[in-house]
Amino acid sequence: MKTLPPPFIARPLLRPVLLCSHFAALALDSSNDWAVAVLEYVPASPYPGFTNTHHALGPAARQTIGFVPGSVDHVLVFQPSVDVVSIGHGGWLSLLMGAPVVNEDDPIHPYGVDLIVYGNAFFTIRSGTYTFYASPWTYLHHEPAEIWVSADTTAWFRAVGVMADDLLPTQSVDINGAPSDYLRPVNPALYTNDWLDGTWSYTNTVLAYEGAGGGAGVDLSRLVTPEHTPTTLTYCIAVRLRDVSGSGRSAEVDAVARVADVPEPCVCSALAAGWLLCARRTLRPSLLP
Ligand SMILES: [Ca+2]
Ligand SMILES: [Ca+2]
Repeated sequence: MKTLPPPFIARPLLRPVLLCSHFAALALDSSNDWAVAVLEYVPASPYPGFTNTHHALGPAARQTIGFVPGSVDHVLVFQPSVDVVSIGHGGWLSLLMGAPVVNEDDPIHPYGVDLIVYGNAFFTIRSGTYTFYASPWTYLHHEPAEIWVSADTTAWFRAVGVMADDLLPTQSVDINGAPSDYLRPVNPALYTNDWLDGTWSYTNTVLAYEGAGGGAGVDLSRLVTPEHTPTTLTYCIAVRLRDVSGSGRSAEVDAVARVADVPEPCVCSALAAGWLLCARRTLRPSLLP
């Protein structure tokens, strides 16, 4: 019996190994935390001037048009991003993520949230009062769109209990002015908060975000089929935003992020111990006793 040459034996084993290595590399590359390609753009009367789909790719914006004419300022909960693409009433936009978005539970993904959709919803205050940081919110300007996800770009499943371009408005800096963490979700309990009860304004809103950047958080364990049957995905590679506002207004999309894994304490400890060991070995000859 003839023995197969090595390439015919190695190839079936090599391919999964290479694929695993490829996805492992993707998973570790932070540049793949965002949507990277447009699969489909079917606008329906989109807002004029906002039809460049590249505005939905890459990181969510941190700068926008300020209130002072001609100025540029941070994206704030009352000062929305203009780096967006408009879907239009009844339209949709499908995006390919830079790497698979894996379904994890808390604490690896806080609150079990696996991906975040950023739009340009924003809070408003009473017209004519320009004390933005102290005035209570009087209105949430939002244009909700359904969020659908797919593991293969063929079968799509809708996220339950959350809409894109809705709660929560994007906040690019934390309460101290440092960049907020766009890869960390806010507490989903804030989606059902009564933001217009007169007690909420800039400071306590940003404090409630706890350093996260807002947006609409999706847990891949909370999905339904097109027939409304509950289901889950272990991962997804694509996200579709479907405008169903019913108001004649158009949902806008700024970006879609995968949530960053939170290292488990034991992993942190092991990494820290490893780093200290390396440091001691490196420094011992001259600096350590
Ligand atoms: Ca999850
Ligand atoms: Ca954008």
